[in-house]
Amino acid sequence: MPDTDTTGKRWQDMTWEEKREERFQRWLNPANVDFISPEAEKLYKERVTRFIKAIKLEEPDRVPVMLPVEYYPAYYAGGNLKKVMYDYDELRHAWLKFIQEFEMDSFNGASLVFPGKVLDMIDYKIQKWPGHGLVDDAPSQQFVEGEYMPPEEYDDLIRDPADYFMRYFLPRSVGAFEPFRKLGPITPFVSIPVWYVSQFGAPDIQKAYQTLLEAGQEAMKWMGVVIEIGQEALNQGLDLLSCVNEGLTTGIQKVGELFASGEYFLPELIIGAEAMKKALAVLEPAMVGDQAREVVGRVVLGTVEGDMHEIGKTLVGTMLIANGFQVFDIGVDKSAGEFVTAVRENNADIVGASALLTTTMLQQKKLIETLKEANLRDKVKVMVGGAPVTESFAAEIGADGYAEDAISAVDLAFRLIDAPA
Ligand code: B1M
Repeated sequence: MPDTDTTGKRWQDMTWEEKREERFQRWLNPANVDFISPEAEKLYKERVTRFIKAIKLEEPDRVPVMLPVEYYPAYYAGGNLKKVMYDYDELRHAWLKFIQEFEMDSFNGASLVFPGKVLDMIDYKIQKWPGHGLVDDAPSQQFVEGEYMPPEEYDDLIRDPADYFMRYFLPRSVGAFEPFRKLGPITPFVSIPVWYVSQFGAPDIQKAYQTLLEAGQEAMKWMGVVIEIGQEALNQGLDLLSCVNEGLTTGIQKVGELFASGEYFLPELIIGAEAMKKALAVLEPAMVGDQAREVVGRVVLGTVEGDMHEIGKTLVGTMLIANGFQVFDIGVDKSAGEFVTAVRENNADIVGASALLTTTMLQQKKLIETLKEANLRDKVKVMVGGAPVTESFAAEIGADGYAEDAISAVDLAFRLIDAPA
């Protein structure tokens, strides 16, 4: 920290509360950040305020989100850990894509993706990694079991930790340091250092230093990219909907594809859906925003009989609420009769039916027939959607409209009730 605070008070004269407040202020107003837009700056301040409130044990607007993503951005971008460890352009691309497409309040940066080239150059021995003892798409590094510090050396470590690391531990665990074993200890040395310096004339010691110089240069290249990614994360603002559409939805669709091709089984499908539901539960309050406004229309929403898929339907409901509709979400596996009862009880303007299975799509048709039988068809507009449903199917069964996704569902709902969006 600098010597003085923003009000000119000296750091050493401040109480711990003042120091903490000063740190918060600097966090809120970071130096050297060129926000890409006023919106990004606003988002940044909102996020930092969220953390500050949590730290102060005050109530934030919502729980701050930190995603412990580890190496997932590499795979999300279509690559693998080896690619991002060895190719800094790939690392930059994957992490920036992740920052742009996921909504987080805080970002861990890319510094845990260690540079493969540097590790190769110094011959790091304690771990294996993809491209160095492990297959290319191994999801993580692997510890190499070994006794790197035998018990009889503990006293040496305690007596002189720097000497121990330089002459014992590093030569054992990093090939490039191997020749340092024969260096004399530096701690007892006094007076003119000629004898000590003469050790560095030995060819193997010189070679070791040459390797470290080159590895250091390579590490600087990597660090430049890591810093650039961190800076970009600071400069950027993210919007929630693109996080859901390009992030979560793309992810769950991939799960669906893997399930269809037989690579994933039901447990993976369930885990994927649970992850998406949990993520949506976090994002939803922020997407819904301020609800204290006039109701534009009333919508009864549900998933049809025989169908348990709820995520898309819930997302549609969230977006409708966010746009001023009052939504009566009746849940999943609802019969045509249950939809009709809800329409009547809630005097709905629109009834929305979601179907995700080709086998349950026909329940949407049944709903329309049941509404007719109940003499409600003229009083309520019918909107249908879900992955297998199409515009032509909607027209064929006599629905008033079809929407492909949650955003078009909102547009459609406004059109159906003849209200301006
Ligand atoms: Co199931 N499932 N599933 N599943 N599941 C699909 C739909 C499937 C395509 C996967 C596949 O094989 N590729 C396949 C259907 C094949 C078919 O019918 N042709 C399938 C199957 C076969 C099954 C089971 C039969 C599996 C089994 O048991 N052997 C079983 C059926 C259970 C049942 O319903 N009776 C089943 C079960 C499940 C889980 C329970 C494990 C889970 C759902 C968990 C839950 O919802 N709580 C699940 C999931 C997650 C999927 C996939 C992977 C993802 C669905 C999803 O949530 N998408 C799905 C594959 C896929 O769709 N690619 C699949 C994300 C969501 C945001 O998108 O739901 O499309 P979506 O909603 C979008 C739009 O469609 C639209 O807006 C939403 C937002 O953009 N929209 C509307 C949706 N409803 C709308 C309503 C509107 C307007 C727009 O107006 C009213």
